[in-house]
Order: sequence, then C-alpha cells, then structure tokens
Amino acid sequence: MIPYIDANLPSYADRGSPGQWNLTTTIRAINVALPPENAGLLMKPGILLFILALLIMVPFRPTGSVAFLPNARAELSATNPEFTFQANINGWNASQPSGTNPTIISTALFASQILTANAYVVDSAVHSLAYYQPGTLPSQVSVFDTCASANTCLASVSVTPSSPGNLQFAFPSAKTFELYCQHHPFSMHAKVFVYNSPDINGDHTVNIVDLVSVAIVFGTNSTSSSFNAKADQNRDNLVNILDLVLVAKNFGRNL
Ligand SMILES: [Cu+2]
Repeated sequence: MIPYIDANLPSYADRGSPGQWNLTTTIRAINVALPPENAGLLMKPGILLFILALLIMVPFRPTGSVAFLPNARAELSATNPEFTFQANINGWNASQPSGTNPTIISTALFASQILTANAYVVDSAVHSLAYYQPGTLPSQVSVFDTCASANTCLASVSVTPSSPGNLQFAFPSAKTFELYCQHHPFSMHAKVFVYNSPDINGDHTVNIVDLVSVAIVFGTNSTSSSFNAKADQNRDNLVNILDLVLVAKNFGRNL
C-alpha cells in the first residue's frame, strides 16, 4: 500500500469571512513517510511543474477569464481582510465561528497586510478594541485607553453603545498579537495570528521569485541549516506544500 497525505487548505469563504476569495485546494503527495529532507527532493519535479503551469497561465490572466484557474482573477482583486468584533464585557466574539475570545486566523492576514476591524457593542458598556505586542499580559494593559508604544499598545479604537469602532491596522510582523479591550483586559482577551507575507523578497509583488524561494527550501524544517522562516508562510516550522499554495494563492498581487 502506498502511503499518502491529503493537504486540504480551508478556503477563505469556508472560514466565514468575506467571500472575495474562494480557493479550496487539495493536494495529494506520495511517500510522506520519508524524512522531510528526502521527501523534499522527491517533490521537486512536482514543484517545478506547478511553477511552470503558473508561468504559462499568467500571460492570459489580465485579458479575460481563465477557465482552468478560475480563482486567479479573484485573488488579484481580493480586498483586505475584514473582521467584525462584538464587544461584550464577558469576552470578544468575532464574526468567525470560533467562539468567545477566539484566535483570529485567516490566510488573508499576513504581515504588512491591512486588517480592517469593525467593532460594535453588544452589551451596554464602553469598550476599547486594542492590539498589543505578543506576550503582553492583561495586567500590563492600560485600562485608561492610552495606547502607546511604552505600554506595548499598537493601535486602538473606542467602541460605545452609540458609536461602533472602525480600525485599520497593518500588523508589522508574522507573530500572534494580543487583542484586548483596554477597559476589561482580563475577560476580553483574544489573539490575532499573522502569516508571513507571500512577498518573500519584499519587492511588493508576488511572483515567480517568491515561489522559487519556497521551492528551494521545500522539505526543510526549523532545525535545517537552509531553513528560511519567511518561506514558512503558516509558521508551523515546516516548509511544505501548504506554504507553496499560500504563495501561489497570491500570485500576481501587488502588495
Ligand atoms: Cu471592554
């Protein structure tokens, strides 16, 4: 029996977020029981074919629909990720079905990408949606709504029963940031997971160079000498097909 693995990347729409993106990808790879380094070598021909296919398709994309890659145009026009947060003294509820005080996870949210947060009050209190640096404890949050770098606050917006809050913010790095209500930090504490940018070389466009950047370290992990943390899109300490797909999803985008 040949062992295999199914790598299924949940689509943006499946996560209950705005449905501009609708890519569901299932990839089947054989021989995953091999050590990561060897598995990477085995996958190389597949990766090269994958990249070649993308290169062939790219010239057709701006002029019309591409039947065999229907999501390509949608990706190019995808808007910034957007979430709605419900402010309640007992905890944040996001628009995602992840419950109270969730960790916000969306592949559309990567470093330097603007997240639009809409917050509205669902009880009768005054709240303040605020992003803090990773690791900031509830006891370190300013309860007087004074957002400053000195208290590791990155951005905040006040939310009252009569006035919803809107905050646009670009997380500076691929980390997991703290999301507090500054007035109720002990009960209202969610997190925001930020992916690595698919623009790996930082030239503001996602192109073949970025795909190759992932391909050449394919199969490595964080203990490998050639490991490239920026290529590890989902920050799971492995560079595998999931990371390649995340870059491919954004292929052609200007960031
Ligand atoms: Cu609050």
